[in-house]
Amino acid sequence: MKKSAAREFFPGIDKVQYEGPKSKNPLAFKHYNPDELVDGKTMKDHLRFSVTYWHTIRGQLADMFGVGTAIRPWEDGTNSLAMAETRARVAFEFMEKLGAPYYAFHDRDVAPEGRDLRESNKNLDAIVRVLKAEQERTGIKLLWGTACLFVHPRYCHGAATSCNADVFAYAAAQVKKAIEVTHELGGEGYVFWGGREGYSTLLNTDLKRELDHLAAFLHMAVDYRKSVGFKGQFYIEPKPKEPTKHQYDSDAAACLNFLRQYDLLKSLKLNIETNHATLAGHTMQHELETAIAANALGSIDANTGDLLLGWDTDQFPTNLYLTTEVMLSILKMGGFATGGTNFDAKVRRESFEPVDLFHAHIGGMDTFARGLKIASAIRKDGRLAEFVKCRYSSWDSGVGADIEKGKVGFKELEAYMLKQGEAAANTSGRQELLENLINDFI
Ligand code: XLS
Ligand code: NI
Ligand code: NI
Repeated sequence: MKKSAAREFFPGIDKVQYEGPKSKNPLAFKHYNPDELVDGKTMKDHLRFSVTYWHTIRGQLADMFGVGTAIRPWEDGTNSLAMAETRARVAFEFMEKLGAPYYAFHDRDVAPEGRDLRESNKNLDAIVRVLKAEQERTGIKLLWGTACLFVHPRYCHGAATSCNADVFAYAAAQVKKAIEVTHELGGEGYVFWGGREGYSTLLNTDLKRELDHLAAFLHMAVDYRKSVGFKGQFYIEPKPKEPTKHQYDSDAAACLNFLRQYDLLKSLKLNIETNHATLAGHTMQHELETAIAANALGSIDANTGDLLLGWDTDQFPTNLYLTTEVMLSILKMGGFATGGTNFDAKVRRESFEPVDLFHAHIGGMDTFARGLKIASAIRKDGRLAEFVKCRYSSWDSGVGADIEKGKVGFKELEAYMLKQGEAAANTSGRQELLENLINDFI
């Protein structure tokens, strides 16, 4: 592949700087100050921001009623290998100017699908060489890789859960390659999102058989990853519906149950996405806390949905209550290990200029930076945690401690209550007081 001339794709936009909350510059950070310490760790290391290739670089801003509106002057109207190389340069210029330390991609986002698997793999290898050179030039790293198992018509019935065994085999080959290139690029993780692993009607579906196949597929992936020495974390990303009516990875609890049932819980953690939580009828905080309770929270796809729209709108997060709640959970967990804050988000169809990509990411990063600072202040203040601790204090001694230690059963508890006659009085849950407390920090 020929060396590209040093072409600039975002002329007039300099490296985004931290200018502080008083700045009126739309292309500056007001709150995200990468090197600033929060609880002894830089904001950069706390948040580990990641740009998604599929939205930011490949998103055309089409919807089901209209074609793409995105103006991307570097696009030549083809999906050639040369175009793919140009896009890689675009991606890295964007991330460098933004100051994003990580990115994430699907195999087919970065390189075009070929006429057959062999050609697709060759295309991927060619672009991986470019990505690797760009990573080395900039120091930007791969948060996670994944395989696109949902765009091509072969995957219309699913991939690992397809009724067609050949499609399972094709998907296995594709994931094998995607793990290899993720490994080659030093990726810190690999995501499985069940793009079409679900059903549209149970009339034609053997649910048990499909779940068995999905588990077999993941076990093969775990075995393969060990055989090539890929140390990155595997994640599964819950989503209840879209494109199918029901996705098997419907929410955090369903994923945990599936992983446990098929003995995969030690090999995969969860990648939780805000908009998917909304679609599942949960809050992001619910999904995070459910994953954390099972010691299985790995990473987050940072976005937000529209509560009035029933699909995955993938908007950039701008709500301080949301990011505060997220960061309270992440800090409580002790921070990200391999995971990060991946902007699985796209600009609106009406925001079609390249500069809108900067506004969107800057806003998301600032909102998370504020969430981090607010969450850290709430923790330092201590009243919220203290309240929760006190709320459960009846479990710290007496009968509560005996129950937790497994020292008593129904017989002993009956004897205890016959003696007491009535349970000790309840105390108020103080929801409104706590809501006011959070507001004091925001
Ligand atoms: C789609 C998912 C997808 C995954 C990666 O809704 O969020 O983008 O994050 O396959
Ligand atoms: Ni996602
Ligand atoms: Ni999504």
